[in-house]
Amino acid sequence: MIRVYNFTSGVRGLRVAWQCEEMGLAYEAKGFAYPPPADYRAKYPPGSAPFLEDEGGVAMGESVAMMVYLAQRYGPTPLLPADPAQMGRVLQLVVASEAAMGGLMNPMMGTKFVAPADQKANWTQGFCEARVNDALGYAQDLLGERAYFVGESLTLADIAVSTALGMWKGALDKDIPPKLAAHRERMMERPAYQKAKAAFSAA
Ligand SMILES: N[C@@H](CCC(=O)N[C@@H](CS)C(=O)NCC(=O)O)C(=O)O
Repeated sequence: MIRVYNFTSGVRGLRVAWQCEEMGLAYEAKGFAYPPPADYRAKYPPGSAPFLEDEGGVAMGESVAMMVYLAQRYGPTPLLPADPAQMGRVLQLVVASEAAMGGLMNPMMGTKFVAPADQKANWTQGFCEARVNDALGYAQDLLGERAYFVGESLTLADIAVSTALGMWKGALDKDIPPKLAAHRERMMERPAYQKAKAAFSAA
């Protein structure tokens, strides 16, 4: 059985649960409040969330790696197209959702919520914000006027990027470029997204 551990309001675990819902995979949502309890740290010493366990000794702590793992193990799935150009674009955006977006938002969130008052306007904050804006601008250009980032249906790219925007707007209160904002609204209306969100709230 797939088990997804996540903060009850955590965005990155939602990527994985949402994907399970879209693929019709059974999973157990294990939600907990921040800070993570000791038994979670025993499983995953860095203490960040999400964390995934699956049959066969699978234990992983990076959300976008979990997405590719699930698509590979339980696919084939249209969420990760086989066409090389489409697959390449999906993987580019999935990795970018952490490497060029979420990963740069973490220091911004730390600065906003934890840093001492005299360090809230530091140089790194502006650097991260500018780089995320570059990545969002590029993602918006790739989306253009289409409903999905790649092809004519949902892929991992839509799930990964739209959830990163949850941190950008929800935690950091930053503006989302308009076409990405409209895409995110459409994504949040999907029944699979709603079910995944409810799974952690109820956990
Ligand atoms: N690159 C990791 C980032 C994980 C991460 O930073 N998760 C956040 C919650 S969404 C977290 O655990 N923050 C609290 C902490 O690091 O102590 C991933 O994509 O899973």
